[in-house]
Amino acid sequence: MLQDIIKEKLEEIKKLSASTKEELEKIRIEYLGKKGLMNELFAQFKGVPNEQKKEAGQMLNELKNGIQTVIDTLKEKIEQKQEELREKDDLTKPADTLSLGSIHPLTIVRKEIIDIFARLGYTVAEGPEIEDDWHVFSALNFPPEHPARDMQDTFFVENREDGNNILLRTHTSSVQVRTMEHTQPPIRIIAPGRVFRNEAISARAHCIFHQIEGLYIDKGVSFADLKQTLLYFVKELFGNQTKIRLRPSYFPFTEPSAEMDISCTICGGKGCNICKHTGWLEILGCGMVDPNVLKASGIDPEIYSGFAFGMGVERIAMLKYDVKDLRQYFENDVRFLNQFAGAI
Ligand code: 2NM
Repeated sequence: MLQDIIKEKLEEIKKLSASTKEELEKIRIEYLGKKGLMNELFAQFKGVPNEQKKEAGQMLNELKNGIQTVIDTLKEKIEQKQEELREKDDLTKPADTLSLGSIHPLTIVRKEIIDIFARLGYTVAEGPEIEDDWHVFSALNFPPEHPARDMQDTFFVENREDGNNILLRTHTSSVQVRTMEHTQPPIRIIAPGRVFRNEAISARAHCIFHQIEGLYIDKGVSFADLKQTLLYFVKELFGNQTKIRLRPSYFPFTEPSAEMDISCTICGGKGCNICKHTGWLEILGCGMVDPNVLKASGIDPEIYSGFAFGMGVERIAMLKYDVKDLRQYFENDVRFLNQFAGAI
């Protein structure tokens, strides 16, 4: 009976599969071609008794539509697969974009400072972040009761019986001491690195920050050499119009000591909010290395003299990039970091 054949074929078409257009075309011809199944069944339909014609006719239509649907679905699948292959092999397609990130502002400023001093013959020196009391305090002429040696200011790692406690360095001067211990002058080094102080975190202070210190020791090094070196440095970093001013100060490791201001990078010295209407911005401390410090590291202060200076990288980057809150350096918020993309 025609209806039985149709039922069988309705099941058969559900299992059809084709992975190429050629295979699919064969299926189409087999079912819908001139000499195909449908035409043959339509021919048989003529012989179906009248009372069965309605049912058989409906079933025939169902089969015809079913075949068409199967063919359409298979065609779509084949085309999709071909498109995927084509995309994979398309050498003219633009490459996937690579997200490169950006250089951290502290890294940019550190590099600029190192490059400037490199032009004056300074080389970079590095040393451990975990230090001992001798290299951070004693060799640098800190008296035994100096407040910086207090728990309040310094992170201690280990207390030693001989008093040479292990601690996190509070400045990179310890690197200069180590260099002086194993090198005879002339010495021209800068020491960049992380330093640690036990301070409450705020917009202006952090317990971890970055310092760059410099040291120049030779025969006959004078305060005039210090002043001209620093003037060259700030003109290179902030522009040729920048002026400097030295104010007397105090550090245990230098004598005399000074604090250096630069003319305000925003208003040029006229007075604005950034310089608090003084026209000046403090950027570093400096001085002539105390003879006691030279002696402690094995350098004869009767023969040699030298100058040293130190600055905070965060502070300089704040002035250069108008960063208002120091905590932004450490939060790694990409909206902050992205602003420095392409800066070097
Ligand atoms: C500063 C200010 C003044 C300094 C001194 C030394 C050493 F080791 F030679 F004695 N290194 N750095 C120094 C001097 C650091 O930072 C504000």
